Amino acid sequence: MHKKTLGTLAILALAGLGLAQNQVWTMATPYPDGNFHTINIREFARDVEAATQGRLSIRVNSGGSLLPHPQILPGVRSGQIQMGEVLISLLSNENPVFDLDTIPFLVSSYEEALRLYQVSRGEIENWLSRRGMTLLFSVPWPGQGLYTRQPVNSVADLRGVRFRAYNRATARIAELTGMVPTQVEAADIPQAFATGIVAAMITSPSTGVDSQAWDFTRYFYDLRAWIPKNMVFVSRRALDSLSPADREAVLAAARRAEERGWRASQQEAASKTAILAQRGMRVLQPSPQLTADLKKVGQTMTEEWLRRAGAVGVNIYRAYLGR
Ligand code: PCA
Repeated sequence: MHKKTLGTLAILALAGLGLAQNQVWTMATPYPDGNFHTINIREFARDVEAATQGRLSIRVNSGGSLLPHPQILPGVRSGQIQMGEVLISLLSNENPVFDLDTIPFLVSSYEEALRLYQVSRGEIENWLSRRGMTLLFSVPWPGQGLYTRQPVNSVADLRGVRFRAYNRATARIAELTGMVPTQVEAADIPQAFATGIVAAMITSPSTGVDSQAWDFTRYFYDLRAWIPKNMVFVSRRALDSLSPADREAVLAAARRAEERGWRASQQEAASKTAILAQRGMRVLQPSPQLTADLKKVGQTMTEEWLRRAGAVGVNIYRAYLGR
């Protein structure tokens, strides 16, 4: 009897410290299972589970199945779920810094994309932190290219085309080139093309393959016009409820996931472009005229961005340029 009471007390004490219970975090991403971001996140989840010896597991809900993209960050913020992934630039109305990685031709390589990330990471972290969330890691998509049904030699060929946008910047590109933008989530691309809501898009080879772009477009122009990033973040309350050792294990796994993700993204750029070609798409370099036209759009958008960026944004932009 005495022994049993002691045992019960010990269990209660452990439970009180939060040590006896295993935790499960619910995580939501808008992107599908086969996508390299999701594969990387699942590996992060396995890594965390192993490192915490099962004290923390993460349930990944892909493809917008749990929450639609715009609801993921509010869901983590309110504590409805513990962890989420979003396209950073989806939040560009909240903070101009979230827009920087979708300005055409501001960065033209992964090296530059990494530099842009390094100078803007602090502001992204602060923004999340002020809302009770912690940045875990951020991984870029491969460079963005143009998918069309007809050949395109200059921006004039795009006039009047119905264009799939995925954030503020892509909608603005459409406006500046005389196209007609409609916001469509990645998961809804095939349907939007099938029903004629859109007839062209700019996105990565990865999303092109995810959505089987060869079913509804014929040309892929490998613009590499910008390198947008996703971010994976967690509710600070959830993170703080872990023991210090487990919290450090999560953050260490996040650092590994970030490195892995940047490598995977660069491999994707080549391997998924090859799949587009294998599936019969014409994979082409943009004509000098098309590039020049889009660079002009990029200049206009940079000027517009600087006007609404505020001091913090302008400083980040200057730090990126190195002045
Ligand atoms: N894929 C996502 C965002 C950028 C990308 O390459 C999309 O098209 O929605």
